[in-house]
Amino acid sequence: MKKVLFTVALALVAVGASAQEPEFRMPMGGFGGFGGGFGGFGGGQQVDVKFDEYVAAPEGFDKEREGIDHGTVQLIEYKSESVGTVRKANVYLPPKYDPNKKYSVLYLLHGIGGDEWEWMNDGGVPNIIMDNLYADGKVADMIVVMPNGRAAENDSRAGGMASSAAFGVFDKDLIGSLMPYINSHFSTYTDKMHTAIAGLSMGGGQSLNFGLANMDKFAYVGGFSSAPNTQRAAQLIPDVEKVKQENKLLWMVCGGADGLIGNSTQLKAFCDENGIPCTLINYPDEGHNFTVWKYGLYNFAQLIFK
Ligand code: FER
Repeated sequence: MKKVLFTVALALVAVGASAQEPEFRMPMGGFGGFGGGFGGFGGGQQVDVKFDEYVAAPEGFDKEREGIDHGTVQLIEYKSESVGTVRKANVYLPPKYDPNKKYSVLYLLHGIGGDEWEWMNDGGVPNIIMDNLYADGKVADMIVVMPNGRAAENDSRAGGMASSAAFGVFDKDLIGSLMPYINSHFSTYTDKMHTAIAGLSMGGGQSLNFGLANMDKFAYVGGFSSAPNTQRAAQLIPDVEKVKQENKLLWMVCGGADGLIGNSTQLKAFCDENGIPCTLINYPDEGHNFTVWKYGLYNFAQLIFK
């Protein structure tokens, strides 16, 4: 039954009727069910690509460690010009955050069933992953901003597929209101070389779409298990030379058993054909879940701002 409902919802999205359709409730906490069952669906034609090497994250990378310094997470509120409401985001400040220093900023986006709490509350443990990376000296100084990527008056996570359109216009809120808020309330570098965007599923699609369309704002772009909102490669990259020059990192991961993998392989194939540096790691046997997304954050965070 779940599968039937889901397929209907996908079809509605495909004909562009999403904004008008009755609410479709997503199961909380991700879609373990994608694994295999939706082979190729939503991701377009499956494309064969050469995946980059999978290297397992070390044991304990996502476990709270004693005897190290911990960062803090605070919920901020900002006025959104494009939505016309006050919106929320969680901000991770690293251990010993010091307003006299300057920090890079990673915008970390959620999926269709989530909101500004998804990474924190649904098993992403971004604060723990980042604390451990800091303790080991593996990351540059950065703060991590986890917004609500559903740019609509009602930005509740219950919106499901019907909120696809709101995900599509989040760039206006992000660039127009959230980034200025973050840069004026925290001690940040504001240039593209110190700003990254990454996300899971719908947030992965948003990161690829918005990151590559705004290379003057984001030099580092990450898509974890990117959803069908991911634009096709030729649309994402209308100017091959420009991406080669202006993008510093285009990095993706997806579960090998995630039926959405085609969204990532189509981009990887285009990049390979056109000589654009691009990573796509196939996480062995995993579906659409936080095992893959935690791995994504762990690796992506180490590659940015360096
Ligand atoms: C779809 C399948 C999955 C889709 C979105 C998703 C917009 C998103 C999944 C997620 O964010 O976890 O067809 O269409």
